[in-house]
Amino acid sequence: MPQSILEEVALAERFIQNPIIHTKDIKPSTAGMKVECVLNPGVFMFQNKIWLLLRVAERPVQKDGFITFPIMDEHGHLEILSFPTDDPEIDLSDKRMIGYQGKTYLTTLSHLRLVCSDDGGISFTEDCGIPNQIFGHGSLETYGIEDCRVSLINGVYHLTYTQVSAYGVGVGLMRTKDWINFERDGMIIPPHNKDCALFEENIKDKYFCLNRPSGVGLGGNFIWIASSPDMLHWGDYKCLLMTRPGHWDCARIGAGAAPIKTPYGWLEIYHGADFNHRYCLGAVLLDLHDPSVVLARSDEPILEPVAPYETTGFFGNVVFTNGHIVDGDEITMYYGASDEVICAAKLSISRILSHLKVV
Ligand code: MAN
Repeated sequence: MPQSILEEVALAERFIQNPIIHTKDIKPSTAGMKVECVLNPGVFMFQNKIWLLLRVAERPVQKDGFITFPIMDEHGHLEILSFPTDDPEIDLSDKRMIGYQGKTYLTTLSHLRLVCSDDGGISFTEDCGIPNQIFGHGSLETYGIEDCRVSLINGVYHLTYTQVSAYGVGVGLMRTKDWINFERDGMIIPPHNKDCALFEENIKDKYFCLNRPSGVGLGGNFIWIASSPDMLHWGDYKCLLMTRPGHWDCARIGAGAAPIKTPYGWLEIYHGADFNHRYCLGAVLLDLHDPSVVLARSDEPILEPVAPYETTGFFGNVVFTNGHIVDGDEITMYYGASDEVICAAKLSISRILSHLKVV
């Protein structure tokens, strides 16, 4: 067994109930739609319960010879597109995307869905007594909203999520106190950017966030940090963490949930993929007073896709997290596996810290 897997077994203890949410557990949002993927949940405590804000990815049942998928218009009406799969101009090499006549589409349309738990975060229900579906709005979200991070700042839940449209992929912000009334702030970081994790505390009177622009040609898929006076206007961008040639995180990296404050620094669990689209999780420690300074980073992943539900599914060999609950030294981390199901694992902050290598 490779050393990295031995280490990983010691660091992350998967729930024996994994996967804890399957696609069949989630109702389609509209008649005629099929839930293909339930993945990458934001996580938070509300009314003394653990809640997940799932990403639900849907499309119509597929017919032989065609790839059929929904998009929305800017008023929220669904439109179904269908292309013949034998068209010489179609590119279906990545199951998540469609390339056709010079344009890119997604094979599924994602929205966000609330579920809550009555048993401390092992099983979840859609029956939580409040409307639980959040859809994209307007022209910047016509291909869906994805991978929402939930950060609690001054008693307000801040939702940073990926907005997808023909205009590109950017970061949107919504805020709520009660999960019934939402303020939509629109796009706070323009394309191409995603994986935005807000710090839950101000540092020297400024808000901070991790984010992931994508360089075209020069640069790459690196994690950046930015600060803001009001969470709407971001500046002072710095490149924080780069991909590492030859490593498990050589192709792209992106932040997970809100950084965890420890006495030694801000601990961030991030995802890293290689050129075969194998997604693992690692961790990085940032200076408490100046989070643009990296103190330590994992050499080996803290979680790798090795369980059958992590290696096989809609998009196999993927573990991806953007949500957790922290209780003392214990992290309960929720994650999407194979872009199809939701799983959870327990990790210890002190054990992650001792596995990091000083940079
Ligand atoms: C991208 C995003 C994620 C997804 C991974 C793996 O990073 O689209 O939502 O989980 O790819 O497919």
